[in-house]
Amino acid sequence: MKLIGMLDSPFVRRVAISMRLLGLPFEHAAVSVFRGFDEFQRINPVVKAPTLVTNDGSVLMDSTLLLQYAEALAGRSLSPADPAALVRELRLIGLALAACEKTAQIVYERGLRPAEKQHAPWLERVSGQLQAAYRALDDELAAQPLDASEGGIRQSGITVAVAWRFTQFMLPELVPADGFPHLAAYTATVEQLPVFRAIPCDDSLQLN
Ligand SMILES: N[C@@H](CCC(=O)N[C@@H](CS)C(=O)NCC(=O)O)C(=O)O
Repeated sequence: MKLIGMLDSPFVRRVAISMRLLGLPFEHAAVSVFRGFDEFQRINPVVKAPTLVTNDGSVLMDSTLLLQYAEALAGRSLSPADPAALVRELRLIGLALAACEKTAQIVYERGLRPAEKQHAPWLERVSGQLQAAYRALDDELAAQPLDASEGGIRQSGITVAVAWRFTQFMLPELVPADGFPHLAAYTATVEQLPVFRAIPCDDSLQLN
């Protein structure tokens, strides 16, 4: 299997970390959807990161769908089966994915659109949505801590930590860490786990 995409994408990183925790071997190709557009297009004409090329040559996209396939291959899940635990798990993952999406929208608006064409009300709206997602996540973690161990971390923990790290990397001024102490502390702990260190938020270290 081959996972395509840069690890500064939280969507790529959550899949890479999860596949490693599930014990699934894969190759990683750090191809950028921007700088490597043509190369990416040859693999997946839709140019979405992450893309997974399966062993039979199928081309899959969307991190949540890739994880669904990975868990089927591994024969186990990184999420709980019990409905009451699952509902919290899914709420946390949904909030974290919304935060990733809102961060990316702001990065794209600022980075791709000429300054005179940037739409301040849109940036304000998306920034508010981003802050609302992280506020809700911080409250959730304050109410009930998440497992931060390599053996016990769930998909919610992986996605929350990856999301927070991504936004801190890209837009630290919009969500100052001291305003979200539970998220900051949880992510700081999780980023020290061997699997997170092996798959960092940039591509300075290559996956094997
Ligand atoms: N919902 C998707 C979001 C993936 C996504 O938006 N990835 C970005 C990279 S961070 C991308 O492919 N951007 C290029 C584009 O959409 O044209 C997922 O979970 O995989």
